[in-house]
Amino acid sequence: MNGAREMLSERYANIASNFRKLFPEAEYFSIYRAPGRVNLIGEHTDYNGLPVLPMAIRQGITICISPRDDNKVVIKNTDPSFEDIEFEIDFQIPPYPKGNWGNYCKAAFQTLQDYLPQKKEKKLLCGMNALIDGNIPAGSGLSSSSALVVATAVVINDFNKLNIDKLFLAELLAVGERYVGAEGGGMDQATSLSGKSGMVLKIDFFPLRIEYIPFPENYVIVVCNSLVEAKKSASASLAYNQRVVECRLGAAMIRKFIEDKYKTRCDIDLLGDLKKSRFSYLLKNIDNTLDRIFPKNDFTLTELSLFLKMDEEAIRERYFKLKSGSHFEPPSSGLKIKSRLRHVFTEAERVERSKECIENQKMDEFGQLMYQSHKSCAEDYEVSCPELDRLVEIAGGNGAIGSRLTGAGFGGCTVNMVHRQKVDKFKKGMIHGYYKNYFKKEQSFSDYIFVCQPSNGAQKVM
Ligand code: NG1
Repeated sequence: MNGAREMLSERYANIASNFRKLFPEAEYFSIYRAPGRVNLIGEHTDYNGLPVLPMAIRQGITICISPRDDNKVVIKNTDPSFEDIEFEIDFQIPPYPKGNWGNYCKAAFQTLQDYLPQKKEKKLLCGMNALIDGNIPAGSGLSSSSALVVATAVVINDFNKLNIDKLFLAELLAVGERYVGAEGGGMDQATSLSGKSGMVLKIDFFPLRIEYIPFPENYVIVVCNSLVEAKKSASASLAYNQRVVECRLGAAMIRKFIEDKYKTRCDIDLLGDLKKSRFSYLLKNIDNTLDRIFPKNDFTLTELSLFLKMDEEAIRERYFKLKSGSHFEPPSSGLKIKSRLRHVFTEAERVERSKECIENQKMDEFGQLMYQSHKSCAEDYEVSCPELDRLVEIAGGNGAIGSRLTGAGFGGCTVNMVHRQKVDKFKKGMIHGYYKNYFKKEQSFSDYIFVCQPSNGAQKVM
């Protein structure tokens, strides 16, 4: 514990000294940190208004910052592969080309600039000079991007005296991060803002609610990086948005089914709304319900139009529009709606059961739910890849009581629940079974396989 603290203070001392060199004119500065997260279970449920079970981790984004008198933002990164960014704050801040890391900072500025009129303020936010230092591997599914958005937003909130509380800020940023292009849910921002040392978070959405569950003492979470980068800015973002659109359409089809069958109006916009509605009993036997509603799995736009009794243009306008302004283009083979819904509804149920298991120390049962979740992510939601499947398989043979992909998928990391006393053996087994195939020479694997601790959320540290 003390070792970890010392390492942190060393990081803060380093970033402070680099900041002084890069911005010698700054009279004073502050340091903030926002953590990444791992999600223990509840994948692709958040944007459907269904719960998740993540925890904030020690790895995160540190930002050293000094306010400016004008509206200019200058941000540098301690990692030279991220180019310096410079922009003027305006009422509409145009994004950089797709893939530029600066868009995550711009997303925070745009979100809070948009929020000012709610406070009856017409001014522009104040500018800043900042240096960013991150230690979450990009594309690992541990939410480095949201940690960057959150770190920037927390700084803006403080320096502009906006006094936005954490839960509301998380709600604003969940939508605000869509500026970057993926139609994400709210799990990452809420976890990075509200994480607590030693605690797993059970998060419910719309409205955002957080419960804290003590992490079981005898177990640890070991993260294994598949070494496959899941870049949200590229094809994974397309695949992610496709899942979001499939779920939106699935909810519309359930609504249509209920309205036609029971001759009553029903307000189901998100899949999670079914759980809150008087038709929630339909979730009891989900396979049967899905068989009744969906005559098949894949639907082309023409078939959707027939089912929903809406013309194709209206479907495009209502369901394919993305927050970034662009439109989702469906594949000609159609959208896979039924299997996506089976994943989402069964996953939400697994989250509820997992919470009870952790509270009652039924860890073996929780581990089984993790394995089931991975299978459902791989087969029904199709967000896994051969490398993640392999990691999960090897983990099972090396003593993990549970293992699954974490985050959006398409690469990134797995989370593994391992008994504290078996961690060394587990790591050795994973290195031998997986990493040795990628790295021929002897080396340390601590960047790819590591234990993570449930940590506090974003805060000012200096
Ligand atoms: P990551 O792994 O950080 O890309 C994404 C979404 C989450 C959630 C998960 C899947 C963003 C910022 N994050 O996480 O909201 O939907 O996928 O469970 O879009």
